[in-house]
Amino acid sequence: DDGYRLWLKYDQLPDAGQRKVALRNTRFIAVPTNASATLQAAARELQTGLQGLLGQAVPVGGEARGKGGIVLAVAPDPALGREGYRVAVQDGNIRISAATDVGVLYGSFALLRHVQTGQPLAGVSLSSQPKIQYRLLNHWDNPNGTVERGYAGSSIWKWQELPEVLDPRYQDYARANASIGINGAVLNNVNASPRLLTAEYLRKVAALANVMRPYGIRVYLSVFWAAPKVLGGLPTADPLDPQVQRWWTAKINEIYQAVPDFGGFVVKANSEGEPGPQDYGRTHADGANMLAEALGQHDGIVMWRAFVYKAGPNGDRFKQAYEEFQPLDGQFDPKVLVQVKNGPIDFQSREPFHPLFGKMPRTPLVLEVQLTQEYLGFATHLVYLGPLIKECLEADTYAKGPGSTVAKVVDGSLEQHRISGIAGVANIGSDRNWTGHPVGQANWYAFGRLAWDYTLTAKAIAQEWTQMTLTRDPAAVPTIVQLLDQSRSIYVRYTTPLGLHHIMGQTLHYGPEPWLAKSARPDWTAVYYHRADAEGLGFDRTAQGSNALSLYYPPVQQQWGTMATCPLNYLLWFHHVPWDYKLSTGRTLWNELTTRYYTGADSVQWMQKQWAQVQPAVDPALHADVTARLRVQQREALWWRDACVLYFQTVARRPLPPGLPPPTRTLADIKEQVDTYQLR
Ligand code: BDP
Repeated sequence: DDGYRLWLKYDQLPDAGQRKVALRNTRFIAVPTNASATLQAAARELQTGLQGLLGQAVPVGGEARGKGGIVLAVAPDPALGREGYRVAVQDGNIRISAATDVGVLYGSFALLRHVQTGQPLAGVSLSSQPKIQYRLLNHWDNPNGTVERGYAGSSIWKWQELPEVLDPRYQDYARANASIGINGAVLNNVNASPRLLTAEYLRKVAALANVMRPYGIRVYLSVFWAAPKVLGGLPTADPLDPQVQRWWTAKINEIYQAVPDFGGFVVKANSEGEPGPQDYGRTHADGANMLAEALGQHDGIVMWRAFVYKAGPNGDRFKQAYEEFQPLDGQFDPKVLVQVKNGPIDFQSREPFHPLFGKMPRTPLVLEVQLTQEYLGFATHLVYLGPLIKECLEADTYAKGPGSTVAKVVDGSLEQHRISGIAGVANIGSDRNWTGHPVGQANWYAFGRLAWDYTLTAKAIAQEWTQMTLTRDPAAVPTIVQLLDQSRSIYVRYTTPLGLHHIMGQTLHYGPEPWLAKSARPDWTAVYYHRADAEGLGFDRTAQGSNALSLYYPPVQQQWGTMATCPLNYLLWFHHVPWDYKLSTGRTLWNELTTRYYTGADSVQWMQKQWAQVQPAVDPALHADVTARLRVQQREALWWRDACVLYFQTVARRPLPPGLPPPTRTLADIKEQVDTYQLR
């Protein structure tokens, strides 16, 4: 199994009895004769899927031929919204109905998932509708084929060959996304090339949009703010300049000519050196609103990213986005959403939720999570991100009292917003199995499922994915699910326990470099974040320190505000804790920290054992691949452990707690290894 089929494998159900019953309920697939491309795609998927699962061809026809078949029906149903579906037995047939064609497609995938995960067809009854409206993948793909922070080969978009050559992978990409309810793809990197906006590239974009349209996926572009200068020859990109406004209006009309259902834009402006409206003394709102206005009557949106930071030597990067964006609440055009990363720094293995959630009530906020594992071991370490995404969605902002979760901010329900969105930075590349690490597929899958329905548990999603992708073996499934479910907290333990953050290798964001003290900016170093000194460890963000805690609502401040009440997972995010401070575990900070590094690294051995156990139940090539990657993970967990324990020991000057064997190498050995990574 080369992993190409993802979770849409449709391998035959092992239980003959189950197949027989299912076949009695799937005698035909009825779809109207003049059906749209979307309904045809639904019927085709059901046909392929059921034939694979049940081992027998199922005919597709225009009308129901009696009973015992599947009927696709578009019918108004206010309870389901635009994209919701219902699957129910009616007049002896399984009826998949929705208010729109794409709803029927989603219902068809839901039925296939039902069969694929071994559930009975008799009396089937499913119904669901998405909680969040815009469910997008953000590709950080460049026109030259590279992918920013991509670890699964090069870009899947072969710009050179488009629009003539349509790689079959594009359609399979669309199928996979539709199967989990993703309805938009931002095709290019947020550090955007202006090239995508040229007439030549818009033809290529249109070709991709044509492939994705039947699957309910709209395409979006990241835009380079200074495009009017670079492409239009204008002297300025000032959003308040009428020439600039005219340029964007014309460009947007040109885009919609090529792609009538174009979704809109993502903008990274005045961030990490990208140009933006502040270059002209304007605000983020000025910039976003100008684009929104230029969209005019077109049905598109602007997702303006809040990932900005300029903190000086004494500032706190944690606060920067909040300080720039919070005061703009209420100033944005209704077509604008502000896109906020899950945490205040940058996709660390664990972050407290971003303080902007709940603090911009008049602005719809898109939650941005990162599926590509930039800070979580690339495509080498096995880290299932379901729990990370859930942790953020379930976090309580207390904006309107208890229960004001990030999820309710994001789905718009807390403030009754008309539009809502969530974005996952894609981990997909040209690798045959799409994501490099076979388990990376689970992160793509979990993102889509949670974007559709964040009340699903990370474990339930892991189980679905495992059954559809890896094995149906009843003993192996729970073993794998447990492995996936624990993997993220294990990664946190051997890399950044107790709320440490941003102590990774500087250039690649890979491996440990906690001693890093010099960089182009202080907030790119490690010492800026961990602040280790003779007294203790951690970033004091209380009122005595940077006071970033004050950005949260009072109940959050109270909980995180003292060393005694702050959950250990966030402790060093908010406190400079003395080395000998006694934690709730009964250990001192130093002893707890080192113990976690050791148990974290040991847990990778546990992961290896779990995986070894399921060997008979999993495809041999795939099993061997994950086994080999786990070996690297084991070696690198020790690398992290030794680097951090030895380095922090130079500052803490305390012995390891009894029972922990000291590393057999020196800090100098490890630094040399890290330096190797910096060589060209
Ligand atoms: C950081 C990445 C950088 C991205 C940036 C962003 O290191 O490559 O361009 O985020 O999100 O995580 O804009």
